Amino acid sequence: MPVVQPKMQNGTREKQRKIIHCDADCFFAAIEMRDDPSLRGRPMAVGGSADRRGVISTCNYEAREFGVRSAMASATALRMCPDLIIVPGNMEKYREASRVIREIFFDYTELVEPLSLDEAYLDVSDSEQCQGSATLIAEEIRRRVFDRLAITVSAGVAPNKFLAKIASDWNKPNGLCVITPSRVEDFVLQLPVNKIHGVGKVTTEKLRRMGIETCADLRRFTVFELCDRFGSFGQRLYDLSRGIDERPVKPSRRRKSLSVEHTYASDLPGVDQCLAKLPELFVMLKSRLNRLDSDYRVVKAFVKVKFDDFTTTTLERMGTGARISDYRELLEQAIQRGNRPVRLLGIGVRFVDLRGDGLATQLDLFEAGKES
Ligand code: TTP
Ligand code: MG
Repeated sequence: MPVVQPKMQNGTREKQRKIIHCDADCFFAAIEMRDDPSLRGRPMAVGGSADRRGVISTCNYEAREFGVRSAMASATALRMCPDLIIVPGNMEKYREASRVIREIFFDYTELVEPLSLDEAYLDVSDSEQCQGSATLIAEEIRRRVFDRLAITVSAGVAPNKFLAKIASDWNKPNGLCVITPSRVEDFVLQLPVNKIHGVGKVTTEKLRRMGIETCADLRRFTVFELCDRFGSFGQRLYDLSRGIDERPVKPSRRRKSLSVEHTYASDLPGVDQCLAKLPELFVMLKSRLNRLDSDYRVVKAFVKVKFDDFTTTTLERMGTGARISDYRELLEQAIQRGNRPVRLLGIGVRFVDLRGDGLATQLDLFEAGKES
């Protein structure tokens, strides 16, 4: 079936977008299982203790089989699953893991919209990595998160946020689901209405009474009929049941730094060989800097050198732009510190963000909540 791009008002065809939604699997629980192998393979949860009227933050998939869920009272969870191990949470650890995951996202696009500590949308429509394939990018992100943090992330790839989010849940845990433009129609037609964000128990029941169980059923109703019964949500139901969702990915966290690095296939024996690699790194850094908006101001340049014995040194300079002469001098000094063959070279910049960074510090699962 030919893919018809939606027509914009000025008559041009809108470019098909590529959106990835990433969501770590039982995030807090996965971190605790990683750090304490005795918790693996048995039902466990992160939460407050039952005798202090605690609640479950999340639980692993073994516990989910017993019906244990997030936000459930720990006492209830223990009734459902008497062997449930409940461990206290450690927000510092989760925040750190979240930061690492986001840095990985930023290697593919500036358009990253975090929804919570473990969940984000990425717009990779213009990304050049992985030959521009969103599917390959999603796979690479999943692999890199696992390599760095030993936890699994599920991902959904689709032409919009609505479908990408549903897709990331489709093959959870540790799954990938890709809804290509040509699959959108079939996918949406069979989609149960309760998979639509915002359709909870009450709306599902109301729709069921109207004979609506899937998006195919929803499509029998005009936008007027739906608005009549569901108010402004009617328009949204009308669009989503057709797989239409134009919401842009809104980056809400700003970068503090940007860097490029390379691990060389064979070690670089000395300063001269390292400096010979600098122009190539510099071009990469510049090209990524050029893609940032103008509200970023470079305040520091830094270099990173990893030697053949895996020791690492970094060196930075204040009050500079990102000039190649700065990097040359910094690299020379850094390499002399170790005075041995070099495995990896990195160069980067740190920013002040003229727009301020209020959002980033505010963004916390419990404050920001989930997207509605
Ligand atoms: P979610 O991504 O909703 O859940 P999850 O990662 O635990 O499980 P899934 O595999 O289904 O994605 O939330 C991420 C983390 O946020 C979760 O690990 C714990 C925390 N959280 C709470 O503390 N309370 C809650 O009610 C929810 C939903 C999550
Ligand atoms: Mg999750």
